[in-house]
Amino acid sequence: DEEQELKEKKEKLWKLLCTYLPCDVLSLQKSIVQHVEYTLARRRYKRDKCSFYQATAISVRDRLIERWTDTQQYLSSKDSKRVYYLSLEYLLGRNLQNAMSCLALRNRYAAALEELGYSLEELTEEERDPGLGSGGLGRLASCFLDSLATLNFGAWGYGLRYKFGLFEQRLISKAQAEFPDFWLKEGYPWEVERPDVQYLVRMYGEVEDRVDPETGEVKVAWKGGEDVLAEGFDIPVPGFHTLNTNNLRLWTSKASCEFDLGSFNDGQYYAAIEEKERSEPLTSVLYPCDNNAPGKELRLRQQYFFVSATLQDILRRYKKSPSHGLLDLPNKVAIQLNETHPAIAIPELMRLLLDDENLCWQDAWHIVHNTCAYTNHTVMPEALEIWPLPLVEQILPRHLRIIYEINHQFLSEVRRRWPGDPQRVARMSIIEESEPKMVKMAHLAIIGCHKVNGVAQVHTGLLCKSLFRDFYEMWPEKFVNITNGVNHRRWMLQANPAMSAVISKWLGTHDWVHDLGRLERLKELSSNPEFQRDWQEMKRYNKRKLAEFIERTCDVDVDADAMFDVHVKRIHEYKRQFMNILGVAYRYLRILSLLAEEKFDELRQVVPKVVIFAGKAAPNYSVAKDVIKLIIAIADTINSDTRIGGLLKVVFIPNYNVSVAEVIIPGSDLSQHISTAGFEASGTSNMKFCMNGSLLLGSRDGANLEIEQSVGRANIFMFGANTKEVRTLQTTMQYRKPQLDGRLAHVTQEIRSGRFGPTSFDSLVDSLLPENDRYMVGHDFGSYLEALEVSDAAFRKPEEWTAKTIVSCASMSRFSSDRCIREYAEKIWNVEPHQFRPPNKNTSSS
Ligand code: T68
Repeated sequence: DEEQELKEKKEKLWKLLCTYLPCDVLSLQKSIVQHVEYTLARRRYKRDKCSFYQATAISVRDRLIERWTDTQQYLSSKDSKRVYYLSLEYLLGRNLQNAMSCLALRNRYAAALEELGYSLEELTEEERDPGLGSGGLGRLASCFLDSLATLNFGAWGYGLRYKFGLFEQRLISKAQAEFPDFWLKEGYPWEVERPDVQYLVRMYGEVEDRVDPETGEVKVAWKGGEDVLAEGFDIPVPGFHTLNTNNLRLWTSKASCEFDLGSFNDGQYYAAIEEKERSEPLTSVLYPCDNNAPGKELRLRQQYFFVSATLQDILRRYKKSPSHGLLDLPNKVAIQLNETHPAIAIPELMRLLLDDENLCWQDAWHIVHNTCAYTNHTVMPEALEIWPLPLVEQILPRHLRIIYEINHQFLSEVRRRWPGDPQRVARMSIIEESEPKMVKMAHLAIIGCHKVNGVAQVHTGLLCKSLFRDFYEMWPEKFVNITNGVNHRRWMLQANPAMSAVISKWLGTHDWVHDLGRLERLKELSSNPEFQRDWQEMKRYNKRKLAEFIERTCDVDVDADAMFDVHVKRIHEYKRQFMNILGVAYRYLRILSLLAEEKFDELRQVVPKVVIFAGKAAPNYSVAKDVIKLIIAIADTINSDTRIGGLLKVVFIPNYNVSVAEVIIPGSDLSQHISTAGFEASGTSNMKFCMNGSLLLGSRDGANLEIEQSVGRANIFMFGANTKEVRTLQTTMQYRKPQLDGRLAHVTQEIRSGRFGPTSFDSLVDSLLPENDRYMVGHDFGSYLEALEVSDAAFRKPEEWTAKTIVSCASMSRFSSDRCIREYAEKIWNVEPHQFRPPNKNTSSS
C-alpha cells in the first residue's frame, strides 16, 4: 500500500509538471517580468524597451519550446519521413509577432504588455532582422519553413549562423556605403545553443589508397588536414495555429578542442591555442552576392563545413532508431538542396556511406540519388558555381576522387546512349577541360539527384530547352517545375493588418488565412462601393505609414495621395533599375517642357507620383553602385526643383530588408518587376505586391507571366520583349544596330550634359549602346514608357483602379507557399503531413 501511495504521489507530481505553460494575461506578465529579472539580470522597474523585448521574446520562446520538443518526440515515435531543407541563406525577418500569431497569443501578449507600459508595436521595432541571406533565394527558404510547419510536415531547415549578416547599407555622399551587420550584438533571444550537438569537419590533408590484405579490396583513406568543430544553434519554427513546431538548425564554427598534446610539452602553449582559434572565422561572414558566384576559397570551405555537419547530424538522428537500415534512408529522409550552394552534399554523403559506413558504391549511390533533390534558381552564367579543380583537390581531396568516379560512371552511360558523340560527352561532363580544370556543381547536382526543379514555368522551360538541355534529353522525368510561392500569413496578415481586417470583415471569416483560395469570393465585391471605400481607406492608411517612414529615413516629404510607384529588390543590371530611373528622368523632362510650353490641360492629366527605390548592390559590383548614384542624383535634382510642385518625387530608401519590405509593400500602388525576359527565374516580391493590393508593371519574365494568367490581362501592365524575342535580338543585334528610341536619346544626352549634377555617368550611359546593351534597355524602353502611360490612365479612374487591385489580390491563391510546399511534398519528397496529436499533457489552467 505504501508503494502504491508513493506511485500515485509520483504520478500526481508528474502530471503537475507535465503541463503546458499558462497563457492567461497575468501569467504572461509574470513570465516577462521574471525573464527581465532572472534571465537577463536587469532591473525590472527600469523602463528599458530592449530588455522588455528580449524578455517577451524569451517568454514566447518558452511556449514554442514545449511544442517543439513534443513535435520531435511525436515524429520519432511515428517514424515518419522527414524533410531537410539545406540552404546557405535564410532571411527570417522579425519573429516576435509571427510567433505570437502562430501560438494564437498575439492579443493576449499585446494586452499583457499594454498593462506593463509597452505597446507590442514599439517592442516589435526592437527586434533586429537576422540578415542571413542576400535576396529572393534566402527569403524563399524562410517562407518555405513557415509553410512546412503550418502544413504539419516534419521538416527541418539547416543553415549557417553567420556572425555578420548581409551588410548594412547607408547612403553617404550620395552613394552606397557598406557597414558590418552585427546582428548578434544584443544576443538573439530566439535561438538555443546546442553544445551537445557538435561535429568535427575535416578539410585539406591527403588521400591514400590502402589495399585490404585479406580481401584485396582498395580502400581510400583521407588523412591529415585540419579539423573544425561545428556547433548547432536551434531556432524553433512554429506552424500557424497548430502544435507542429519545426526547427532551423544553424551551424557555427568553433576551434576544435582536440589539441596535439605534444606541442604543449614543447612549450608551444600559446601557439597551439592560436592555431586552433584560427578556425573561428569560417562562419563569420555571408557573401553578399545575389545571382553571382563569389568563387572564393572561404566560400567553398563554408559550403563544405555546412554540408558535412548537416549530413552527420541527419545520419546520427536516422541511426538512432534501431529499426533503420541505411538502405532505407530514401524512404525516411528527403534532402532538398537550395541551389548548388550545398551540392557538395552529393560526394559528402557518398563519402560518409562508403568510408564510414562501409557500404559498396552501388548501394551508396542508390541512397544518395534517391534522397537528394536540387532546386535551380538562376540561369545567369555568372551565378553558376564552378570551382577550380586544384582548389577542390586541395580542400577536399577525398571528394574529388568521388567526383571523378561519379563522372566516370555517368559519362560511360552517356557514351552508351549516344555512341560517337564526344561533344555531348564533353558538354555533360562534371569536369570542364579548361586551364585550370573546373568542377561544375550544377552538373554534379543534376547527376546526383533524382529530381531537379525550376521555380517558374518559363524558367523550367529554359532549363529544359537550353541550360540543361542535354540532361533533359537524357532524363526528361527528372525535371519538374514548381512555381515559387510566398507565405501570405507574413506578407498579408502580419505585414498588412489593416487589409486583413477589411478582408475578414467582408468575407465574414478568417478562413482565408488557412486557405488563400477563399479570397476568390472578393472578386464579386470588387465593384461594391462600400467595400471599395474600406479598401481605399486601408490603402491610404498604409500609404500614410509609408510616407512617415520615408520622411524618417529619407527626409523627403511626400503626398500620400500621389501614386506610389515602387521598385525594390537587389540592384542588378538584369533587374533594370537603370531603365526605371531613365523613365523617371524622361517624365521629369516632359513635365518641365509642358510647363515651359504652358500646356496646362496636359499638365492636369499628369498623375502625381512618388517613385520609390530600395535595394542593396553587391559591394564589388560597380555598375550596380553607379545605378544607385544615378538614382540619388536624379532624385536630388527632381525633389529640389520647386517648379514641378508635387507632381514628382523620387526617393531611395536605405538598407532594404525584410522588415523594411513589410512597410513598403502594403503602401504601394504600382510595383515594377521589369527584368529582361529570360533573366529573372521567378521573382517573389511580385506576388507579395499583388497580395497587398498593388498592381504590377512587369516584363514578360519569370512568375510575372503566371501572375498575368491568374489576375487577367486587364489587371496587370505587361510590356517588352519575351524570352524568345530577347534571344533572337541578342543574335541579330550583333550585325544590325537598332536606332536608339528618341526619348531615350534625349534623356541620356541630358545625363551626359550634367543636368543631374557633376558626377559623370558616362560609363553607365555607354552601356546603352546597342553593342553593349546586354539587357535590352534600348529595345524595351519605348514599350516600357507606354506601359507606364497605360498605368497612369488607369490610376486616373479610382473606382476602376480599386477594382483591379481587389481582383488582383483575390487571384493570388496559386502563389501561396502553402501550394508550393504541397507540390514539393507530392512531386519530389513523397511525404505526407502528419496528423499531429498533442501528447499526454494537460493544457494548463490559468
Ligand atoms: C533568386 N535567386 C532569383 N540568388 O533571382 C529569383 N545567387 O528570380 C527567384 O525568385 C528567387 O531566387 C527564389 O527562387 C537568388 O536570390 C541568390 O540569392 C544567390 C545567392 C548566392 C549566390 C548566387
